[in-house]
Amino acid sequence: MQAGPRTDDRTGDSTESGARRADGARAAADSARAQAGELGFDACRIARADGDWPAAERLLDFIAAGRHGQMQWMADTAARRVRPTAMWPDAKSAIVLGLNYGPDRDPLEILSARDRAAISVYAQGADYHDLIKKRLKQMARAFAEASGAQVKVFVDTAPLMEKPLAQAAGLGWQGKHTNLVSRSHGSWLFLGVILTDAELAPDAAETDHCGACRACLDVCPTAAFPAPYQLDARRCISYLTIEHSGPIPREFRAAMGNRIYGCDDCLAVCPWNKFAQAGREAALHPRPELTAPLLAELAALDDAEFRQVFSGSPIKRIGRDRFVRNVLIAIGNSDAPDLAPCARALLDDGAPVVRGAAVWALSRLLPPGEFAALRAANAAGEADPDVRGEWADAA
Ligand code: B12
Ligand code: SF4
Ligand code: SF4
Repeated sequence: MQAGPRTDDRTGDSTESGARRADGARAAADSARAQAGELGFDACRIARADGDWPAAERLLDFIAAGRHGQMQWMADTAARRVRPTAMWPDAKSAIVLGLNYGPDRDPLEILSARDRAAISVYAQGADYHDLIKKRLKQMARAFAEASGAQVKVFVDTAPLMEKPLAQAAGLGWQGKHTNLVSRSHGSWLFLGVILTDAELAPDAAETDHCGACRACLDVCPTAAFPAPYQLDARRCISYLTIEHSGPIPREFRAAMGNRIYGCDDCLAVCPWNKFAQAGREAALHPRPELTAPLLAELAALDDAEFRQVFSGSPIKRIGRDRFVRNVLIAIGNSDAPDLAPCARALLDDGAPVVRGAAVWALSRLLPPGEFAALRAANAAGEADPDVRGEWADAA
């Protein structure tokens, strides 16, 4: 009789190798946690990637209601984004990392300096995507080598819902403003994820500690929360200043104040920030020239200067025209007639979105007679329909 492997032998082998792999994965997870600390992460916890997932239905409702606005990539990738295993069917566990970027001052103070720009805390330093991705890759490589498991890394841009995974791992809970709130770090954690096909022991999920508080809902300048725990991105200043192309809808312009890139209001008022510490990561510390830049200087940037100033910054990605559009809205909100010449100089800018915002800013800063004279001199020669609309609406 040919001595082929007996079924029970094979089972024995695979059980043994399965056990070896599980031991390897456990040891690799422990060393990932240790490495996370060495790499400067402030939190590292594990969740099942294939567990219960109420977020799927909520994402689909969000998209069906059109709350993603122009972020068409959310709808286009919904089938994969909807749950981690839809994107990677073999995913079993998620190692979720948090990096504290807590500010060392009140981020809302700048809102009263109307001739200066408010840039959200996350964008005042280096681009967190680059920094976190590099470290995730380093961790993932070591984990894969030690465990023999497959890995994939994520920070922000891939079709993976990071906040519900972070809550499942116990890094914090999704507060009423929809962001993750941590009992140790408040609102100020960037998230990154390593998905793996290894079975790792999950940590306990975090529960909701918002209670009766509604500070974040009440502070929102544009009433972007249709209900607690739900955001209509189309109304959110972060979306309007970063993701939305074309003219900013008129109804939100005054409420934007001097916020020219992102918004921190709902994050900053959260009472759980009382436990937060300033971030330790030097690269994410604010560049001094971005904490309170003068609107007049930002409005004057041409394309080359914009690229140079924002090299290595997340702001670079929106491009000069959208950026100057935002600056002009802030100029229109400045109550500072001495900024009118900055807007006037942009009336013949090459980008219609800039010209249109310049018209709006001037309509707010100039005396009616002076604005009417400017319109008489410029409106008829305007070729772009949106900009012609701005002249007409300002009338
Ligand atoms: C799209 C996006 C945006 C959009 C939409 C934001 C949003 N809340 O959906 C815009 C451009 C507005 C945005 C803004 C900001 N973003 Co953003 N964004 C994302 C991105 C790419 C996807 C988020 C997503 O899936 N949204 C879809 C909605 C449906 O999902 P959700 O927010 O999880 O919604 C949940 C709740 O609505 C809840 N829910 C719905 N109904 C109900 C009902 C009940 C009863 C309950 C309990 C819950 C509930 O369930 C949903 C599913 O979990 C993530 C990165 C990623 N890949 O995950 C970063 C991310 C969320 N952004 C981040 C940051 C930092 C910001 C800003 C603070 C930046 C700034 N300063 O301007 C603001 C915050 C604005 C805000 N209040 O949310 C961080 C948040 C980190 C953290 N600690 O939470 C992330 C995780 C990026 C990262 N890797 O660090 N962002
Ligand atoms: S980021 Fe600003 S505009 Fe957006 S929801 Fe929060 S407070 Fe409202
Ligand atoms: S401000 Fe209040 S309601 Fe909003 S996330 Fe923080 S604790 Fe929750």
